[in-house]
Amino acid sequence: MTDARATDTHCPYCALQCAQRLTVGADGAVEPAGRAFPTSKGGMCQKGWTSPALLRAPDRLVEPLVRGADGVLAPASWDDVLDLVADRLSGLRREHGADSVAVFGGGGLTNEKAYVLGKLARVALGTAMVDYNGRFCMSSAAAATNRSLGLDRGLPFPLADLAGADAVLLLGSNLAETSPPAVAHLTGVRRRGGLVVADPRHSATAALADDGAGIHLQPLPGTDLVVLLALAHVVLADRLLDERYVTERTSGLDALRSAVAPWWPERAEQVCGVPARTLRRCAHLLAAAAPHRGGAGAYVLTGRGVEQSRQGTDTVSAAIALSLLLGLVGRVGSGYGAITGQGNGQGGREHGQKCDQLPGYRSITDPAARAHVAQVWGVDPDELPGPGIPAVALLDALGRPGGPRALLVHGSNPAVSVPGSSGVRERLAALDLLVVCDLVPSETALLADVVLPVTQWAEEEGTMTSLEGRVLRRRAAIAPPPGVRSELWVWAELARRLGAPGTWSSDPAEVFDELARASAGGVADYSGLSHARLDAAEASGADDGGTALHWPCPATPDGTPDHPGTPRLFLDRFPTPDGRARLVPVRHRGPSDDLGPTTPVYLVTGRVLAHYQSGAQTRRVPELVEAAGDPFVEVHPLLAERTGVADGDLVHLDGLRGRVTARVRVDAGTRPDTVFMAFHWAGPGGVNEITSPVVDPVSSMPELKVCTVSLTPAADAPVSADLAGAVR
Ligand SMILES: Nc1nc2c(c(=O)[nH]1)N[C@H]1C(S)=C(S)[C@@H](COP(=O)(O)OP(=O)(O)OC[C@H]3O[C@@H](n4cnc5c(=O)[nH]c(N)nc54)[C@H](O)[C@@H]3O)O[C@H]1N2
Ligand SMILES: Nc1nc2c(c(=O)[nH]1)N[C@H]1C(S)=C(S)[C@@H](COP(=O)(O)OP(=O)(O)OC[C@H]3O[C@@H](n4cnc5c(=O)[nH]c(N)nc54)[C@H](O)[C@@H]3O)O[C@H]1N2
Ligand code: SF4
Ligand SMILES: [Mo]
Repeated sequence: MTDARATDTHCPYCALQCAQRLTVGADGAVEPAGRAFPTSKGGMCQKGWTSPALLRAPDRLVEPLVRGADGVLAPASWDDVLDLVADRLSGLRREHGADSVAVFGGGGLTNEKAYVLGKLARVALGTAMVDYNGRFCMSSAAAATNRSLGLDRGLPFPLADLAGADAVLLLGSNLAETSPPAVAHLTGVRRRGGLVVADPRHSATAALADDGAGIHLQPLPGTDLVVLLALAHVVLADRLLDERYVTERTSGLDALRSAVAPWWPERAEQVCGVPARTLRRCAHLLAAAAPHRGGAGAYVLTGRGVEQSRQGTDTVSAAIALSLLLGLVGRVGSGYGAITGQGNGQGGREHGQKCDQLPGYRSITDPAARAHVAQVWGVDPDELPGPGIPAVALLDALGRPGGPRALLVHGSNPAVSVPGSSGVRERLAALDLLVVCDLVPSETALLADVVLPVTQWAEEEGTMTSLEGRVLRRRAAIAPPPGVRSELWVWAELARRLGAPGTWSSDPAEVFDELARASAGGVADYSGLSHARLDAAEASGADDGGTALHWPCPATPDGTPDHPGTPRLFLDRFPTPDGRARLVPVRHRGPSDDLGPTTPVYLVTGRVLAHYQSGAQTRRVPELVEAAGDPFVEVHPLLAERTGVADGDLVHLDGLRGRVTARVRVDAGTRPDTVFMAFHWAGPGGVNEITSPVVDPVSSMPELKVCTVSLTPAADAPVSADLAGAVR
C-alpha cells in the first residue's frame, strides 16, 4: 500500500483516549490501529476499532440546514446561514438583553474549542448563560476534590501507577465496559486478591473481582456513602489510620470522627445491605495495602455510579476522607481519583465553558482572574458577565418568561441525555431560535431551526486532556466533506458578524497559544505547552509513545518551554490555603425517589460497551448496532417471575415521571430489588424520560443513577426500531 498515509491521533470517544494510528488507503478508506501508549498499551475497544464508520455515516451532515416556513430543514449556504444566525442573535440581544442567548457545550470538544466557546459566550455574546454536559458527568467529583484537595484533576497520578497496588477500591465504575483497555492496569491487584468493586450489579467489572481476585460489594442503590462511612469507622475504631500523615497533611479529624461514629458496620449493614463482616474485611484489606502499614499501595477510585446522585459530592468527599485517613493521597503508588468520562471531560472543564469559570480553571467571580483573562481577550474586565446557572436549571429556563430565547448547542444531545428528556424537548421547542452544530442529525439537531455541519476527530487538529491530565494531540488524517467547517471557523465568522472585540483565530495552534496565555498562573496552567512542543515530545518517543506532559505545565520565567509537566500531584502539599487536605464530614440522605407501593423497584442507569452516551454516534455504526441494538432492562430472575416476564419480553417501567419500555434481559447478577438500563437510546426506550432531575446541592449534578419504578409486561409491543428511537 504505497499510497497509504498514516496519522497518529487518539480515539474520538472516551477519556482514556486510546492512541490510534489512522491509515488512509488509496481509495480514501480509513483503517485504525492501536499504537503504543501508556494508558491503552496498544489496545482499543470495539468502539475505537469501528470509529471510521462515523466518517462515512450515510446521514452525515454535509451542508448547513435552515428550517423553512414549511417546517422542513432545507440546505442553505454558509454565508446566508451565518448572516441569519448573527442577525437573529443581535436582534434578541437588543430586544431582550444579552442573557436571552444561551450556549451549551460538551466535554467532547477539543481544548481549543472549549476555550473559544467560553470566550464566544462571554465576549461576543456577553451572556452569563453558558454551561455544558460535563455538569452531568464530572461535576460532583470536581466539587468534592476542589473542596477537599484544593484542585480537581480526575486522576492526580498516571493510570499505569495502579499496576503496582495491593488494593484498589472501585466505587460505581464499570471500567471493563467504559474504558476496557484500562483493565490491563488491574492485573497485578487482581493477582494479589485486592480488587474491591462496589456496584448493585454484578457488572463486567464486578466480575473481575471474582475467583479470589477481590470482593464485590453489592450495596442498595444510592447508599455508597454509608459504605464509605462504615469503612472509615472501621479504620478509626481499629486504629488502622496513618496517624502521622493525618496529623501532618490533613485538617478536620475531629469533625470527621463525629460523622463516622454512628456508622458501625452492623448499623451500616441495615442501610446499605453490605454484610458487616464484608465491610470490616474490606477496611482491613485497604489498610494492609496502605504505605504506612508496609503495603505496596492502595487506590480509591470513583465513577458515575456514586457521583450521579443528589449526594454525589458528599459521597466523593467520603471516598477522599477514607483515602486521607489511610495516607494515600499525594503518595507515589497510592491515591484517590475520579475516572473521567468524556474524551475531553478533563480539559472541557478547565477552559471556561462551565457557568462559573474562566480559562485555566479560574473562577469568574475572582477579580484577579477576570482582569487576567480580560487582558488576554482585549476587553475591559467589567464587560465580562458574572456566573450563570448550571445545566439542569439552564435547560429548564429555556423559552420561559425572562429565560433565554435562543440556544447554541455544541457537542451534546440533551434531547436524549438529560433527565426528564421530554420536558427538555418541550423547552427546546419553546425557544425562538435553536442552533445545533453536529456531525450527524442527532435527536437535538432534528429539533433545531439551524443545523451547522462541523468537523470530527479524524478531520481536525487540536488537543485533548485525558483522564490523567495528560495533554494529547488530536490530528487530522483526512479532509472533511466539502460543505463541512470547523467550529473554530464558525465562531470566528459569528464573532466577526456580531462585531466582537479581540481576535478570533480559526487556526487550532494559534488558539492553543492564546489558551495557554489565558491559563497562565491559573490552576490548570498550560502556559508551557504548545502544539509544537507536544508534537516534539511525542516524536522523541519518550514514555512509551506518549507525551508525559500533564498539567500544570507553566512557562518558565525566562520563557523556555522546559517545564516537565506534573504527572503526580500533591506530593509535597495540597493547594489549599493551609497546604492541608480537608477531611469533610458528611451525612447520608439517600436517593430522592423513595420506594413505595406504586414504585417498588430501584432503576439504576449506566452504559454498555458497544454504545457511547446518547448514542448519536454509535447508533450509526453498523457493527455496534449489531452488538447492542435494542434498549434492554436487566431483571433478576425472582423479579422477572414476580412480574410475569421472561427473557426477551417487553416490559413497561413506570416511574414517578413517566414510562419507558424495554426488552427484558434476565440476569441473576443484579439485585432482586433493582433493575438496570443503559441510556444510549431515544424513543420509548429512552431511560431519561423517567430519571430524576433532582440535583446535588453543591455540584448541581442531577441524580441520573437512581430512581424508582414498577414493572408490568408490555402487551402492546412496539417494533425494535421504534423502541430504540428511529434515527432517521
Ligand atoms: N462504552 C461506553 N464507555 C464510556 C461511555 C459510554 O457512553 N459508553 N461514556 C464515557 C463517559 S462520558 C463516562 S462519564 C464514563 C462512565 O463510566 P462509568 O462510571 O464506569 O459508567 P456507568 O455505566 O454510567 O456507571 C457505572 C456503574 O455504576 C453502577 N451504579 C448505578 N447506581 C449505583 C449506585 O448507587 N452505587 C454504585 N456503587 N454503583 C451504581 C451501574 O450499575 C454501573 O455498572 O464512561 C465513559 N466511557
Ligand atoms: N440516565 C443517564 N443519563 C446520563 C448518564 C447516565 O449515566 N445515566 N450519563 C451522563 C453523562 S456522564 C454524560 S457525559 C452525558 C452525555 O450525553 P450528551 O451530552 O448527549 O453526549 P453525547 O451523546 O456524546 O453527545 C455529543 C453530541 O455531539 C456530537 N459531537 C461529537 N463531537 C463533536 C464536536 O466536536 N462538535 C460538535 N458540535 N458536536 C460534536 C455528537 O455527534 C453528539 O450528537 O449524558 C448524561 N446522561
Ligand atoms: S476505551 Fe475509550 S478511548 Fe479507548 S477505544 Fe474504547 S472508546 Fe476509544
Ligand atoms: Mo460522562
